[in-house]
Amino acid sequence: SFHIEDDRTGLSSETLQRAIADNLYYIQGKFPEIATLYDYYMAVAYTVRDRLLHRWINTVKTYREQDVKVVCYLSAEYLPGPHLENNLVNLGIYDQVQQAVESSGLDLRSILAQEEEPGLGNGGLGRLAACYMDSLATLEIPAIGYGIRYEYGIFDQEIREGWQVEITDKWLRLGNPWEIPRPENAVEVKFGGYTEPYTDDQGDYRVRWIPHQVVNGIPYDTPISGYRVNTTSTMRLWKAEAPESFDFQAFNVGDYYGAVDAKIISENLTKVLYPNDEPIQGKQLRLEQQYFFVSCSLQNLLKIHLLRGDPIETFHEKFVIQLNDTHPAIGVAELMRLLVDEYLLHWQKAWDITQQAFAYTNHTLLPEALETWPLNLFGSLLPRHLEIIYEINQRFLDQVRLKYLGNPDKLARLSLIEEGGSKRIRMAHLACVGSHAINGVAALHTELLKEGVLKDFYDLWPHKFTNITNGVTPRRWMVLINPRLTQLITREIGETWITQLEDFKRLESLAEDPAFRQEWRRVKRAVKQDLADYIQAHQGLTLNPDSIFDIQAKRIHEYKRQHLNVLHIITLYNRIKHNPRLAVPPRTFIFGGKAAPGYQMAKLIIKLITSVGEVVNHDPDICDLIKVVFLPDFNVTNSQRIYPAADLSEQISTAGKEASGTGNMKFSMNGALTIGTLDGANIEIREAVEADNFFLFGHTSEDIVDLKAQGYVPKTFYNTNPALKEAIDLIASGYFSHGNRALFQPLVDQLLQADPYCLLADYQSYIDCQDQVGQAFQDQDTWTKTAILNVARIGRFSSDRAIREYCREIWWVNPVSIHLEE
Ligand code: 26V
Repeated sequence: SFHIEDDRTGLSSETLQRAIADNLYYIQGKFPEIATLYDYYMAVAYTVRDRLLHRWINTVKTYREQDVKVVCYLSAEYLPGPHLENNLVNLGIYDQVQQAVESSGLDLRSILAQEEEPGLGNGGLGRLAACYMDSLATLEIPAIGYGIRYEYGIFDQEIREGWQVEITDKWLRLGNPWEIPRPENAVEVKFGGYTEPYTDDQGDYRVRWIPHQVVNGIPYDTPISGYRVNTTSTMRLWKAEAPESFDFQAFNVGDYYGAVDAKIISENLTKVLYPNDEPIQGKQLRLEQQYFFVSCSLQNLLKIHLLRGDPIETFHEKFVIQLNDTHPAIGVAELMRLLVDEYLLHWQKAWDITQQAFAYTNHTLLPEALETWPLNLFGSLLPRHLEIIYEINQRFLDQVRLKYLGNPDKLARLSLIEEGGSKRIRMAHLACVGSHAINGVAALHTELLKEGVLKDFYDLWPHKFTNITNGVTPRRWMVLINPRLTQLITREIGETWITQLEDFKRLESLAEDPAFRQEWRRVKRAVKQDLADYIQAHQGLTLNPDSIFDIQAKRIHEYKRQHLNVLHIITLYNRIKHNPRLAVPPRTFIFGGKAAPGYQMAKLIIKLITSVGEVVNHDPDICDLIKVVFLPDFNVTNSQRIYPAADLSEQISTAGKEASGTGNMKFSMNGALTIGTLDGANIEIREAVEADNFFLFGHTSEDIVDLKAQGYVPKTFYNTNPALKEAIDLIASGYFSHGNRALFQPLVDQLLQADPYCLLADYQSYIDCQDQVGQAFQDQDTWTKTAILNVARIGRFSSDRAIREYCREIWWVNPVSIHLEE
């Protein structure tokens, strides 16, 4: 029989070409002669979205009709990266769309390059949320990701005269074809005001909250496709708007300009993403953002639950809510408020539901990153929640008191309220008390949580604690970014690894095959050439693709120790200056990463990297043996060129500081070897790939604790290590700053006087290890063998494995397959 494809669902290149032309005309209002490349991007995006909508609607419909349990991921940040190419990969229509586009005389790569990525996160935590959304859909787990639709995401970074300059991220400027606003599902969120007790019709004591202000939350939905399955999940992001009623009558009678002011204030709520700056403590707008999106999301969940015809009492059987760090932890108090004040449940019943619904993931041990809110601020913004938190705390401490008779210190340490000076609410404590499960993001991190910041909770409830080591999606981080390696691997072991990454094990025996190694090397060389071409075009720097591509790409932070990497560069530089005939393998040091705008030391580290680059790159004595490149604007899009091109991945944080790291996994997956400390997931990566295939250096987290306990004096290392002294002195001398000794003085002083991240203590071990790297790279055949073994053994670090563990151990949810109605 003869089948005619529908223009909105058909997948043949002919149908796609027709659909693209149709969308160009009817959505962009353009015809080919006047269409810009961006118009074509929009036309292709809408064409792909049409194919997704079919699956999306069926997914939502299935979940609504069936009695399925749904995972609700609450995250203040998402970094999904550009959607178009990912959807082409997941739908399996890359080739067809490419053909359709080429038949119209266009080039798919340049169309893909038009997309502005949603930078709705700072780094690891937001990107993890995006990897998990991909795995949830691919594993066919019913899920909704809730978050904030920031109008301005993480700033764009430019480098001017070696310094970081922040540019506003106007990602919505040209429209966003991936989102669908749903104003009909708007919800109201209250702020401020006061509470008052009343007696209801049954004669029961109740409390009502009379707010000072109401803000509307408008949901914007983005489809998240799974890989070659029909399941298409929803990422629902909330935008704040002033309610209509706000304009005149109720609040600002006759005061037109006052009303417009109030409108602006409401809409400021979701204006901008906060960077991981120095303490966000006390930033009222940040707390407003958190409460806003959490309240919107929980109200939405309760509505969905009741619409399915289920009684309120079974909420926790149908939904599980994952708190991505403490940013949404206010949800514990908000769900209690909704259940007790609005749905009139008894406290104990509401508390059982709440505890069974929530689970909490901790993502950092850094004390300055633990969220606490001044009680006054909290109480003036959320008066009812403050009362609820007092009640939770009182009942909790009553229980604790029975267990720890006469131990007031214990009670003070566990309390949700930090006393002394000014009182503060401890959000991590609220999250722990309100959840049935608490997890860290790598084995070491979970152990440190249990013996450190959350020790008292671990002693109380050991059964609540689990480790779930992070993972990354092989769809974006391999298939999409590294088609060459994907093709080579798939030719040898088939394509099952794309959804079962442990199948990479089949590559192990190929590490012994010289022909395969040669092909592997050819692929790596081509990918490095791609990055070199990009850097040539954008920065006018010529790189040697046969040099070691030694890459550190991540947020700039002292604990991540980009400046330790710089000390190695300067050490190599000094060696060559002293001995111009020294045989050193050529190296290209590549850095990428943003510094928080208020974090002066991180900004100075960027200036140090670019300044050292200026000197080293142009010194004729160096004979191009060392190049230093700072790639501006490290984001998901730009990172996709970086991971595949690395020979060496720098994972050199002070042991005990990096909760997990996920870049470490992306580099390894793409065939880089790692130089790293025993920190975060590095430890587990090293175990998986085996010690011989990992360049280990530095003190352990226990060593670091001991070192500091004994009174760490960085100067001792400086005074007794001539190469270290020479490197630091060179920075201090103004050698890299046109004679300006003042420029890097804060950085030098910090290292010599305090060195809180123990660079000096790890310096020699790092240099020795880097010398081994240089040696090893000379033997290309062995290096390649090691790289293949790294890839073969990295399977465990797929986000699919991580999500399976969350499903089994924390969420108790099962897959649901989606069938398409014809
Ligand atoms: C927050 C702050 C706030 C104040 C000062 C400095 C600072 C530094 C870091 C942070 C991080 C907050 C949470 C976070 O993004 N953690 C990251 O989560 C990743 C996913 O689990 C994990 O791989 C990273 O190791 C961890 O840093």
